[in-house]
Amino acid sequence: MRKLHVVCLLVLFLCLATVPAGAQSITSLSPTSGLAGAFVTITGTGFGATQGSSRVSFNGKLAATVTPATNWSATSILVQVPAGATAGPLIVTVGGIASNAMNFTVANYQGGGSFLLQCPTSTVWHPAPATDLTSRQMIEPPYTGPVVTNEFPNGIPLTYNLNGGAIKCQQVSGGDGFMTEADGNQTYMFSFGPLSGLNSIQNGQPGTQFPDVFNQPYCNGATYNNGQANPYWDTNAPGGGACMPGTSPDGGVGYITPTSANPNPGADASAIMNTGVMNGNIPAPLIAFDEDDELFLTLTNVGMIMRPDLFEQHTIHFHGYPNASSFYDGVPDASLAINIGGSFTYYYLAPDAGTYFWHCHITPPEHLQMGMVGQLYVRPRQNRVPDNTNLYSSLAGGKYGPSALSSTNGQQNDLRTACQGTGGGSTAAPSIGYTYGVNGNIDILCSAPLPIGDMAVTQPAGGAKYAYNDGDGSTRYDIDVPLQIHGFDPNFHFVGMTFNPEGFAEMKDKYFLLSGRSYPDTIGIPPGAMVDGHVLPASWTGGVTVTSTNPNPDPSTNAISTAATDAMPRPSQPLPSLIVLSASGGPAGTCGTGVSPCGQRALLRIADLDVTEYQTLASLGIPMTVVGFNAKLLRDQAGNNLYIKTNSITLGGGESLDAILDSTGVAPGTYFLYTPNLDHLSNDAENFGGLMTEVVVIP
Ligand SMILES: [Cu+2]
Repeated sequence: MRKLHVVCLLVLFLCLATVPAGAQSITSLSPTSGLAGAFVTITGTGFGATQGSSRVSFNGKLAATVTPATNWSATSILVQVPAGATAGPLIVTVGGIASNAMNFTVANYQGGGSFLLQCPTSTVWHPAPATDLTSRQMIEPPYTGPVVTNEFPNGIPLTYNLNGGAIKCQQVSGGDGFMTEADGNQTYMFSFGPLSGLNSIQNGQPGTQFPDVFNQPYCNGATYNNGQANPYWDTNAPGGGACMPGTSPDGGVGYITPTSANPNPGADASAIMNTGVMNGNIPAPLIAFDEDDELFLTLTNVGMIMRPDLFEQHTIHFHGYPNASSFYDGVPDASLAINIGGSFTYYYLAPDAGTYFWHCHITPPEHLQMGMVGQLYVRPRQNRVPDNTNLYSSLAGGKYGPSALSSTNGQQNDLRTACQGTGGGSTAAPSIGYTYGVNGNIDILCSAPLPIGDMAVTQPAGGAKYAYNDGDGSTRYDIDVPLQIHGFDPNFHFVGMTFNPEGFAEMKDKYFLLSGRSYPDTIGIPPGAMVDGHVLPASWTGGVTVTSTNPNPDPSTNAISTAATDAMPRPSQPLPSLIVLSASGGPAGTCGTGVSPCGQRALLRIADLDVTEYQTLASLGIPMTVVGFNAKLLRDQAGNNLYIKTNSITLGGGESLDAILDSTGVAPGTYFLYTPNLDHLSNDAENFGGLMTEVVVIP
């Protein structure tokens, strides 16, 4: 014990003798700011010849010195910015005494240069986003008719009608990638890929997210798509690692969480490139949002790595969409286009429900043929009408039927959504329909005319989905089936990859695709997976066989993956088109008086983006009811439904159509949705391929 005291005293004496208290002084730092892990040289005097027990701290956080034996001297120290450090005083502590402080700034990331993400949590139109009280997640508020609201942006009074809705965000890359044809041929594409909502898209769902999901960094495993490490993966978490709190598998890939020290961090360009390069999807990422929403859709051009000779711009064009601003229309001649290394956020309102589609508008025959084509739909506000409320009233206002809405609320009482001619609003109840003004003028641009009368249809408890604001429940359905018809010319794609001139005049499609896949990949879903709310039996053998060397479709996400030239497989074709309907699973009382049970209905949201061919799709055994064409309800101005019952539809490139398959009274079994153009049932050969999928009706 005595010896120990002597040693302690000796050490203390030596320290005090060689380094006078507080004698050390920092004169400069180089650099004076940096990321965690960055090297910093501290210059000054009196640090001591060796480190010993001396320490360097960044705003109280201790830093590890770099090889102290050679990098610690009386006048210079080399350290690394510790993880988790924040901006503040850098101090060298020698012998327990602190030096003078020098300020050091810590940034999370340097920011994304010309890449950006844009997803506000509130706008003038949506100043207070609706939130579910239980989950604390943003939600779509109910539609209770137009409500006059006063706002004072920048102190300026603004009065407007509020129909509810929410803010939604999504980000996509423009670049290139590969996909797999049904015969195994891997095909090169110019293409869009997801930069947000990745997990939803890989599972065949829309990638459109509320801001509280989008505004989180992406993490869904230890690596990005190209194998690079994801910094939000914590390898030390129990169970072999986990994504850090505050991240999301559906978050924005380049999103950086702001800190007090770094309130405007910009975008993480490396995360965007690690994800977006070679990540092409066919179809392009699925977009779906609701009427009255504001959509912030960011396109980031990551370049086409297989074609470094090309400096291709890309744009986003919402085809057939009611878009007021040419800036956001994506037609390059009339507005702007996005260069490689740049981002642009398109802004859309959603005035009219319907099935649309989107594509790049740069050299359309080429970029469409090469794969830059996506699905898009807008859900009607009728979906958000409160339970037990009369649907007709939600259109016409409460004065024309029993309603929980007030006597004035309804789409007809909002000038933006009303269907009445130029003669002005009628105050008398019309005898039929309501699309005539007082002078008899017909509103030919009306997107959802009133039905011929109040059918006394109310919103069922628990809600329902409709294709359009029909007012009579006639477009109700249970299952969304986005179906994109497309065709690839393999020669065009091959010369597009191999630096050869493309023969536009000889373009001829030979691979035919239903939502980016050909039969039997269209029904390629693993056994036991969930489809349309039904669990597939373990004996399900649809599609290609999943083996250890051929994981297509991906056993957990249903997405077909294709190895690109860097040998990393990416989920390139996320949309299976297998339809599963229960012949007794529909809501009671929705299939006509005296009929029971009611079957489930699938809404086929069909878009044709084929560049060279007309396409026909036929349904064997289950009639199709066509309720909409080119994103318009099939109804005349007097309110008569003009729906078509048919077993086949034909579309040209650039057309879309809504058809309902009703399984009421259909015997359980497997039915086919296929093209009767028999040369479109093969992929450039006698074998597999073509436009065909299956409709499985279960009891
Ligand atoms: Cu393009």
